[in-house]
Amino acid sequence: MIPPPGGATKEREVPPPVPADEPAGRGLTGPGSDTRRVDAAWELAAGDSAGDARLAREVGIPEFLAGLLRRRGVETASDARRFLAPEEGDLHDPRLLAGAAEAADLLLSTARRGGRVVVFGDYDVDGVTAVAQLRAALSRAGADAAAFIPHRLRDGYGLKPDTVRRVLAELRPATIVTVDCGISAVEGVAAARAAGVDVIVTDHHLVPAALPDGAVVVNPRQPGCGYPYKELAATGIALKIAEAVGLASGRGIARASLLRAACLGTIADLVPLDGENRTIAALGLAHLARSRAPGLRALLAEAGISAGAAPSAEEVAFRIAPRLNAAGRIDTAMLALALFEERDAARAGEIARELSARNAERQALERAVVAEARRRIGPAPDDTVLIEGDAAWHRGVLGIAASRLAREYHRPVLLFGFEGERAGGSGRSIPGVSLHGILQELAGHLDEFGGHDQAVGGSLPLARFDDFRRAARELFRERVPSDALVRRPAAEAELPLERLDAAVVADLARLEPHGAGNPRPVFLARGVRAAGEFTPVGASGLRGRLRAPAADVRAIAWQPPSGLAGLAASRRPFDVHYRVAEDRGGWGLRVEILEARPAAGERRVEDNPTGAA
Ligand SMILES: [Mn+2]
Repeated sequence: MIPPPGGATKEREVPPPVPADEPAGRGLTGPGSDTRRVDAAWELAAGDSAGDARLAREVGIPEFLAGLLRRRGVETASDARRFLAPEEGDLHDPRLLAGAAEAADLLLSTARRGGRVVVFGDYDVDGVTAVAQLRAALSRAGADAAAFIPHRLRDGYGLKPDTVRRVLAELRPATIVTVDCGISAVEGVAAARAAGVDVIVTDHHLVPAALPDGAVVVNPRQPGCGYPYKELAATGIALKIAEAVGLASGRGIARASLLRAACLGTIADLVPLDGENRTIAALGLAHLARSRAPGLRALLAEAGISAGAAPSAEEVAFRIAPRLNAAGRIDTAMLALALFEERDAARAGEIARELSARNAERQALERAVVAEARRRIGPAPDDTVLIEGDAAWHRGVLGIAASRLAREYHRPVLLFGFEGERAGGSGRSIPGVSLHGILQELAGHLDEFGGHDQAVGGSLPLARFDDFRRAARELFRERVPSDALVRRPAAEAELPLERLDAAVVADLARLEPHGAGNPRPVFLARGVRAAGEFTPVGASGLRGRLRAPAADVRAIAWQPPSGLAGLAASRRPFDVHYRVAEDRGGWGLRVEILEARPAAGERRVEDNPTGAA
């Protein structure tokens, strides 16, 4: 048995005891008070079984798998091959990325002149892994390459003029190359250029109308860039620049090593895991099993991944990325970078343990922010956007707390920390609501503002906070259609429990790695029954067994739908939405219940307000 990791991770529960050992009637109270949900949509979207059959025949896979692929945008046999069996040949040529060759030439000419290159990054996993790759590639090519990652609390995000002046004074660069920032840094770039320093901006954030002047810009989203895939994370772009440097210098570093770093940043940054991102994630995860780098080995061990095993994308998202991110949330992300660069196993182990300690500290700070924000917002808010701020809130956890609250309340959330005269904050949105797009209309209120569709950061004078909040509430009420605030979880397909044999489970595993853009599929099973009682697990979960004709499977519900406990106790048939859970603990097949309702023939009219049959 692997020792439990430092952080609380929901996957690490103990194997379920025999139900009869549990005292009766405990914990049958349904969801915790922090769980808000609306009715699930029980009607399945009409499929196209002829299309599924055609793809299944062409690729030689079962029809249900073809249907799942087609719902993920895979239509042709060659797309299906790329999706099911990603290989290195699927990676695009780095020279297709506009500016990449020019950037590589500039970096190498700086190196030849004996000038120093500063890789200027960001404090999250995407930024740190991008710095690690580029610095390694530049060092291999013979450059004097230094790393600089802004301090989240002291410097703030990105290439600000003050931060640039600090870098110029402390590191004396000839060339600055940014990763994961810089695309809106008109003034920061100007400050560097005024000091005679060359600047390369590599970024994946949305491209503003005015690009920084006098910089080589690499961003697949910029107009005129013909790169075939637009959704790379910063770490994916860094992989491309690192390869371009290797091609131009004739001294590249192993692609496996680049992919290990890039897969972590790609999964952590929540970019869609489709196209080239899926290739990077799938290949990188496989290479992680064979890493010899002491830092990566120590980090994986600290996260509870067995030696020699490839972590899943979910393990990266829930156990590995939070540890790397914790460094920059609590203090400096240079600690996370040091882990990638450490060559001594004992020291790497110390850094990994320190990251776990910071992650535990992060969790405590986050819980405090979430609890206070929840208390102020109340159980059923009227506002379309939730905006709160506090002087006691730690800036480093606002984004992660906002993301938790956005999921919970199913509406966009902005949280601010007040410091002196300023309010600095982070926002997270829900699918279908472009937080970035709507807030852009309020750019006049904000001094700093940037991000993605779903995630933004910004700041404003504290004196204007109330005005901003009033204006934002009004604008969001106009812009966000009310049905966007209704959560209607839906299943992709019907899959009776008795179909869950080893072959089907193996087919489903071919859809991994799961993540943004490729969620673990949700299935509908009708007329299941509980075998015995459901008993509490974890903070508010329930577990038990589900029985259907010719099936008996272990089931767990981390956030039990209301009524599950009652349905289980009733011994009457019910329908469930479920996922096939990852089998990481060696417990075999388990399903995760997401929704439940009485089966057809068991429902009264009021049980079925959607009118679904
Ligand atoms: Mn990023």
